[in-house]
Amino acid sequence: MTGSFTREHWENALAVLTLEGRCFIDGQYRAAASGKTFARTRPMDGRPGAVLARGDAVDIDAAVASARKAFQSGIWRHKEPLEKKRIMLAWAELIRAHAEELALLETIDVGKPVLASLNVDVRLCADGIQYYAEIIDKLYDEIAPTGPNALALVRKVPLGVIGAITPWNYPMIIDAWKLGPAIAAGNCVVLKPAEQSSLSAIRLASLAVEAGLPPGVFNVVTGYGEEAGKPLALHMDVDMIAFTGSTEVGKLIMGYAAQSNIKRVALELGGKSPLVVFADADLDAAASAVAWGCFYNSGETCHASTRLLVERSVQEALIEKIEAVTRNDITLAHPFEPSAQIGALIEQAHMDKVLGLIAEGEREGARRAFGAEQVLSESGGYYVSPGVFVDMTNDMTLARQEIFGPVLAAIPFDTEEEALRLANDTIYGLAGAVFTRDMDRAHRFSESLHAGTVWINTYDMSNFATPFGGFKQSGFGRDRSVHAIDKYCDLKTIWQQFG
Ligand code: TXE
Repeated sequence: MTGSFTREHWENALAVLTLEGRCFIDGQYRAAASGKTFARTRPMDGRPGAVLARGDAVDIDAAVASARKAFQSGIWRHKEPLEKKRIMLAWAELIRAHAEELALLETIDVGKPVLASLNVDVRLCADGIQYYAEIIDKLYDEIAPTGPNALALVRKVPLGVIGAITPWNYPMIIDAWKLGPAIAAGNCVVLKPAEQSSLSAIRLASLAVEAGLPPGVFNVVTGYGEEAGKPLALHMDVDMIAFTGSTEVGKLIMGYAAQSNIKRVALELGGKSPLVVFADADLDAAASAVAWGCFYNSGETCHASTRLLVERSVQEALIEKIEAVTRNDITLAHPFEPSAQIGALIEQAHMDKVLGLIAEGEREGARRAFGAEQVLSESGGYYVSPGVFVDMTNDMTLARQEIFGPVLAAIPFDTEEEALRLANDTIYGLAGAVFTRDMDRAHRFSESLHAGTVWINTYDMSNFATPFGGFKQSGFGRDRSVHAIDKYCDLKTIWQQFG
């Protein structure tokens, strides 16, 4: 969709948009019990954004109590599967019906191009809710093999109250990855969105109630990580935390679970994903995959292809092609411009961090091929151009740290063994890719790469049928696919003896 979506169209829509910043608890908007709020700055122009409820432990208690009450009452989990499915499908349709509004909310918060919000984020959010709605009346339990005088049922039962803590890079998509399977499985949820990007979550919750989801099944508490996220993760009446965010906070979440009630934990954390290009590869396809894989969403993507491992003989040719794709196709512009392919970074502090890492990389001797500079926009805001550093070694800062900005580290290699060693030489294991025309090598390499997803001759292809998540310090537990349902369920054995 681009059609009539001019910059003016979005400016006009923004002028009449209500930014609802209260929590959503027990089916209603609620200010924080303390009455406190906090204000956001819009990444696209540095102007004032939404004012949000500054939720804390008291609001978390209220939301968890509401979720627990809804769970215990059976108002959701004991509904006929077909009825639950209808409600979730209606929710997906309402998301689609409010696509423009949701896209605008997402862009105001995150600074990504509004057409990306519309055509990717909102669409995938609705598709995700629909995918799990459609599973609801197709889930079967099991009967275990026993002797003739017994019946052993193996039931899949919902866990109860799920705490979801989500980040700011793809708020609606990641919310749907948690909400879809958790709610489809019969649980009730308290979502703590990132403090940078809460608007779409609040609207998703009100649309859920409009679709018929009973009050209390899906609650949102806005606020900071330490003030609202921590009490949620420490809560004695929360059965599981589903978290996406930094590895650093993921470690804290595991600690909170251990300190409180041994709640279950699922973690989707950072990455430093390798994209390996052998000399026999289709270099045009590889260049396009590298550029889009690393620079889409301004590099604020956990599985971004931030480490390019390239066979030395083709490094120069490949970098030239990557530069051409970046300059010709990946337009950096104000997020309301129809031409924008990438927009602003999330906030000033994050831009400073990205620029700081670039400066550190240069001090260590990283050689800039192009880009990776702050771009001063006429509108203000936090913009950094996509850029590449070449002739790097894998021990340099830019090759090791998750930058979460549009910065690619290119590292040359000479043999397949060296490429594999470098690819796996990271604390992360979220994703990776290999480009070669030799299919034996492609599969040998894919098997040996320690990553939750490996692409061959492509990057970032996925659908809801494929699980997503990491190995090593990229976390554990999978979002997407039917397997995600298992995460939000426990197995219960019911043994009946006859005669
Ligand atoms: O993440 P945080 P930040 C990486 C990326 C980025 C860096 C920092 O490298 O530059 O992390 O981003 C909540 N108890 N990723 O600081 O802090 C917080 O409020 C409970 C990769 O934004 O991990 C938010 O809702 N919750 C990642 C969520 O955790 C706490 C996406 C994520 O915030 C908390 C985002 C606490 N003590 C960042 N502290 C990915 N995997 O895609 C914070 N939070």
